[in-house]
Amino acid sequence: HGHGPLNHGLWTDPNVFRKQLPKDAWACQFVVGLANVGESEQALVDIVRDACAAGITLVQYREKGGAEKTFDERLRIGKQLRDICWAYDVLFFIDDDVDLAIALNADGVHVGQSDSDVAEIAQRAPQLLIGLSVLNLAEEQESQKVQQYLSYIGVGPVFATTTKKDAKAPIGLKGLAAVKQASDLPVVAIGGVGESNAKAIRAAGADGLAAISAFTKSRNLVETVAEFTGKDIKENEE
Ligand code: 3NM
Repeated sequence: HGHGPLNHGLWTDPNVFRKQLPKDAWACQFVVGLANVGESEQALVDIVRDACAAGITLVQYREKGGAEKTFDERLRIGKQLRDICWAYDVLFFIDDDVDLAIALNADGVHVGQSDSDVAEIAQRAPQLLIGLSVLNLAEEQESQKVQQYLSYIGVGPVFATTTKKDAKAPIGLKGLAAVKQASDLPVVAIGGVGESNAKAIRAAGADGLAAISAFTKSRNLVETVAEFTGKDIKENEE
Protein backbone atom coordinates (compact mmCIF):
# COMPACT_ATOMS: atom_id res chain seq x y z
CA HIS A 1 0.00 0.00 0.00
CA GLY A 2 1.01 3.62 0.34
CA HIS A 3 -0.11 4.70 -3.11
CA GLY A 4 -1.12 8.20 -2.08
CA PRO A 5 1.06 11.14 -1.11
CA LEU A 6 0.04 10.66 2.53
CA ASN A 7 1.88 7.32 2.88
CA HIS A 8 -1.08 5.91 4.78
CA GLY A 9 -0.14 3.57 7.57
CA LEU A 10 3.58 3.88 6.92
CA TRP A 11 4.45 6.50 9.53
CA THR A 12 5.84 5.31 12.83
CA ASP A 13 5.78 8.82 14.27
CA PRO A 14 2.33 10.42 14.23
CA ASN A 15 3.90 13.86 14.63
CA VAL A 16 5.61 13.39 11.29
CA PHE A 17 2.38 12.10 9.78
CA ARG A 18 0.44 15.06 11.19
CA LYS A 19 2.73 17.50 9.43
CA GLN A 20 2.02 15.75 6.13
CA LEU A 21 -1.72 16.06 6.49
CA PRO A 22 -3.45 18.50 4.21
CA LYS A 23 -5.15 21.41 6.01
CA ASP A 24 -8.58 20.04 5.14
CA ALA A 25 -7.85 16.49 6.34
CA TRP A 26 -10.78 16.62 8.78
CA ALA A 27 -13.17 18.59 6.54
CA CYS A 28 -15.59 15.87 5.55
CA GLN A 29 -15.91 12.68 7.60
CA PHE A 30 -18.15 9.76 6.78
CA VAL A 31 -18.86 7.63 9.85
CA VAL A 32 -20.33 4.26 8.88
CA GLY A 33 -20.77 0.59 9.69
CA LEU A 34 -23.02 -2.27 8.70
CA ALA A 35 -25.86 -1.07 10.96
CA ASN A 36 -26.16 2.09 8.86
CA VAL A 37 -26.58 0.26 5.56
CA GLY A 38 -29.07 -2.48 6.41
CA GLU A 39 -26.31 -4.89 7.51
CA SER A 40 -25.29 -5.39 3.87
CA GLU A 41 -21.56 -5.76 3.35
CA GLN A 42 -21.90 -5.00 -0.35
CA ALA A 43 -23.86 -1.83 0.41
CA LEU A 44 -21.15 -0.77 2.88
CA VAL A 45 -18.33 -1.30 0.41
CA ASP A 46 -20.30 0.44 -2.35
CA ILE A 47 -21.21 3.54 -0.35
CA VAL A 48 -17.68 3.94 1.01
CA ARG A 49 -16.30 3.75 -2.53
CA ASP A 50 -18.90 6.22 -3.84
CA ALA A 51 -18.28 8.64 -0.95
CA CYS A 52 -14.51 8.46 -1.51
CA ALA A 53 -15.01 9.13 -5.20
CA ALA A 54 -17.25 12.08 -4.28
CA GLY A 55 -14.46 13.72 -2.28
CA ILE A 56 -14.85 12.94 1.42
CA THR A 57 -11.59 13.30 3.37
CA LEU A 58 -11.98 10.63 6.07
CA VAL A 59 -13.87 7.40 6.71
CA GLN A 60 -14.51 6.26 10.27
CA TYR A 61 -15.48 2.58 10.33
CA ARG A 62 -17.91 2.25 13.25
CA GLU A 63 -19.33 -1.19 13.96
CA LYS A 64 -21.82 -0.26 16.68
CA GLY A 65 -25.51 -0.62 17.30
CA GLY A 66 -25.97 -3.43 14.83
CA ALA A 67 -25.63 -7.18 14.65
CA GLU A 68 -22.60 -8.35 16.62
CA LYS A 69 -19.58 -9.01 14.40
CA THR A 70 -16.56 -11.07 15.37
CA PHE A 71 -13.07 -9.56 15.26
CA ASP A 72 -12.24 -11.61 12.18
CA GLU A 73 -15.34 -10.33 10.39
CA ARG A 74 -14.52 -6.73 11.27
CA LEU A 75 -10.95 -7.32 10.13
CA ARG A 76 -12.05 -8.74 6.80
CA ILE A 77 -14.56 -5.93 6.16
CA GLY A 78 -12.19 -3.27 7.48
CA LYS A 79 -9.46 -4.39 5.07
CA GLN A 80 -11.75 -3.80 2.11
CA LEU A 81 -12.79 -0.36 3.35
CA ARG A 82 -9.19 0.61 4.15
CA ASP A 83 -7.95 -0.36 0.71
CA ILE A 84 -10.73 1.64 -0.94
CA CYS A 85 -9.91 4.69 1.22
CA TRP A 86 -6.21 4.50 0.48
CA ALA A 87 -6.80 4.11 -3.23
CA TYR A 88 -8.57 7.50 -3.05
CA ASP A 89 -6.06 8.94 -0.58
CA VAL A 90 -8.78 9.23 2.03
CA LEU A 91 -7.85 8.82 5.71
CA PHE A 92 -9.11 5.60 7.31
CA PHE A 93 -10.05 5.64 11.00
CA ILE A 94 -11.60 3.04 13.29
CA ASP A 95 -14.17 3.97 15.90
CA ASP A 96 -13.18 2.91 19.39
CA ASP A 97 -11.65 -0.49 18.57
CA VAL A 98 -7.90 -0.01 19.09
CA ASP A 99 -7.09 -3.67 18.46
CA LEU A 100 -8.81 -3.48 15.09
CA ALA A 101 -7.09 -0.18 14.21
CA ILE A 102 -3.70 -1.75 14.98
CA ALA A 103 -4.46 -4.95 13.07
CA LEU A 104 -5.60 -2.95 10.04
CA ASN A 105 -2.70 -0.52 10.26
CA ALA A 106 -5.34 2.21 10.07
CA ASP A 107 -4.44 5.88 9.91
CA GLY A 108 -6.13 6.50 13.22
CA VAL A 109 -8.69 5.71 15.86
CA HIS A 110 -11.62 7.78 17.14
CA VAL A 111 -12.58 7.36 20.77
CA GLY A 112 -15.35 8.69 23.00
CA GLN A 113 -15.19 9.63 26.66
CA SER A 114 -15.95 6.10 27.81
CA ASP A 115 -13.74 4.34 25.29
CA SER A 116 -10.06 3.53 25.75
CA ASP A 117 -7.79 6.00 27.47
CA VAL A 118 -6.00 8.32 25.04
CA ALA A 119 -2.56 8.25 26.71
CA GLU A 120 -2.72 4.47 26.87
CA ILE A 121 -3.53 4.22 23.16
CA ALA A 122 -0.72 6.62 22.28
CA GLN A 123 1.72 4.48 24.22
CA ARG A 124 0.50 1.24 22.82
CA ALA A 125 0.12 2.38 19.22
CA PRO A 126 2.12 5.57 18.60
CA GLN A 127 1.56 5.18 14.86
CA LEU A 128 -2.18 5.88 15.19
CA LEU A 129 -3.65 9.35 14.89
CA ILE A 130 -6.27 9.89 17.60
CA GLY A 131 -9.56 11.80 17.59
CA LEU A 132 -11.53 12.29 20.82
CA SER A 133 -15.23 13.10 21.28
CA VAL A 134 -16.23 15.81 23.73
CA LEU A 135 -19.70 17.00 24.66
CA ASN A 136 -19.02 20.33 26.30
CA LEU A 137 -16.43 22.77 27.67
CA ALA A 138 -15.74 20.68 30.76
CA GLU A 139 -14.82 17.68 28.64
CA GLU A 140 -12.80 19.91 26.32
CA GLN A 141 -10.80 21.21 29.30
CA GLU A 142 -10.20 17.65 30.46
CA SER A 143 -9.00 16.69 26.98
CA GLN A 144 -6.26 19.33 27.14
CA LYS A 145 -4.36 16.96 29.45
CA VAL A 146 -3.91 14.57 26.55
CA GLN A 147 -3.89 17.18 23.79
CA GLN A 148 -0.36 16.23 22.75
CA TYR A 149 -1.69 12.87 21.56
CA LEU A 150 -4.75 14.20 19.73
CA SER A 151 -5.19 15.20 16.12
CA TYR A 152 -8.70 16.59 16.43
CA ILE A 153 -11.65 16.97 18.80
CA GLY A 154 -15.08 15.67 17.82
CA VAL A 155 -17.95 17.74 19.24
CA GLY A 156 -21.51 16.58 19.48
CA PRO A 157 -24.25 15.99 19.15
CA VAL A 158 -24.56 19.51 17.73
CA PHE A 159 -28.12 18.80 16.58
CA ALA A 160 -30.58 16.06 17.42
CA THR A 161 -29.77 12.70 15.90
CA THR A 162 -31.74 9.50 15.70
CA THR A 163 -28.80 7.52 14.30
CA LYS A 164 -27.00 7.11 17.64
CA LYS A 165 -29.41 5.71 20.19
CA ASP A 166 -27.46 6.79 23.29
CA ALA A 167 -26.63 10.31 22.05
CA LYS A 168 -26.76 13.08 24.65
CA ALA A 169 -28.84 16.26 24.39
CA PRO A 170 -27.69 18.45 21.48
CA ILE A 171 -25.35 21.34 22.35
CA GLY A 172 -26.33 23.57 19.43
CA LEU A 173 -24.19 26.01 17.47
CA LYS A 174 -23.43 28.03 20.59
CA GLY A 175 -22.08 24.98 22.41
CA LEU A 176 -19.98 24.14 19.36
CA ALA A 177 -18.62 27.69 19.14
CA ALA A 178 -17.69 27.65 22.84
CA VAL A 179 -15.70 24.44 22.47
CA LYS A 180 -14.03 25.74 19.32
CA GLN A 181 -12.93 28.92 21.05
CA ALA A 182 -11.40 26.96 23.92
CA SER A 183 -9.61 24.42 21.75
CA ASP A 184 -6.23 24.57 20.04
CA LEU A 185 -7.09 21.50 18.00
CA PRO A 186 -9.21 21.19 14.88
CA VAL A 187 -12.85 20.75 15.87
CA VAL A 188 -15.16 18.36 14.01
CA ALA A 189 -18.92 18.66 14.48
CA ILE A 190 -21.16 15.58 14.58
CA GLY A 191 -24.83 14.82 15.27
CA GLY A 192 -27.61 15.88 12.93
CA VAL A 193 -25.12 17.39 10.51
CA GLY A 194 -26.51 17.68 7.00
CA GLU A 195 -26.60 19.69 3.82
CA SER A 196 -29.08 22.21 5.21
CA ASN A 197 -27.05 23.18 8.29
CA ALA A 198 -23.48 22.59 7.05
CA LYS A 199 -22.81 26.24 6.28
CA ALA A 200 -24.02 27.43 9.69
CA ILE A 201 -21.90 24.79 11.42
CA ARG A 202 -18.78 25.95 9.59
CA ALA A 203 -19.68 29.55 10.43
CA ALA A 204 -19.86 28.58 14.11
CA GLY A 205 -16.21 27.57 13.85
CA ALA A 206 -16.14 23.88 12.93
CA ASP A 207 -13.02 22.85 11.03
CA GLY A 208 -14.74 19.70 9.89
CA LEU A 209 -18.14 18.05 9.62
CA ALA A 210 -18.91 14.40 10.35
CA ALA A 211 -22.10 12.49 9.64
CA ILE A 212 -23.72 9.15 9.09
CA SER A 213 -27.20 9.66 7.68
CA ALA A 214 -26.37 12.72 5.56
CA PHE A 215 -24.29 10.31 3.47
CA THR A 216 -26.29 7.09 3.73
CA LYS A 217 -29.47 9.00 2.78
CA SER A 218 -27.81 11.27 0.23
CA ARG A 219 -29.29 11.39 -3.26
CA ASN A 220 -26.14 12.91 -4.66
CA LEU A 221 -22.91 12.37 -2.75
CA VAL A 222 -20.94 14.91 -4.78
CA GLU A 223 -23.46 17.61 -3.81
CA THR A 224 -23.44 16.49 -0.16
CA VAL A 225 -19.64 16.73 -0.06
CA ALA A 226 -19.78 20.18 -1.67
CA GLU A 227 -22.22 21.40 1.00
CA PHE A 228 -20.06 19.91 3.75
CA THR A 229 -16.79 21.42 2.55
CA GLY A 230 -18.22 24.67 1.21
CA LYS A 231 -16.21 24.20 -1.95
CA ASP A 232 -18.02 24.23 -5.23
CA ILE A 233 -18.23 21.01 -7.15
CA LYS A 234 -15.63 21.98 -9.74
CA GLU A 235 -13.06 22.49 -6.98
CA ASN A 236 -13.89 19.09 -5.55
CA GLU A 237 -13.23 17.40 -8.83
CA GLU A 238 -9.81 18.92 -9.29
N1 3NM B 1 -21.58 10.36 17.53
P1 3NM B 1 -26.04 11.41 12.06
S1 3NM B 1 -23.74 11.64 17.23
C1 3NM B 1 -21.67 8.57 15.84
O1 3NM B 1 -22.57 13.08 19.56
C2 3NM B 1 -22.23 9.75 16.50
O2 3NM B 1 -20.71 11.97 19.62
C3 3NM B 1 -22.27 11.38 18.02
O3 3NM B 1 -25.31 10.39 13.03
C4 3NM B 1 -21.82 12.20 19.15
O4 3NM B 1 -25.00 12.06 11.26
C5 3NM B 1 -23.45 10.34 16.19
O5 3NM B 1 -26.92 10.51 11.23
C6 3NM B 1 -24.40 9.92 15.13
O6 3NM B 1 -26.81 12.35 12.93
C7 3NM B 1 -24.35 10.84 13.95
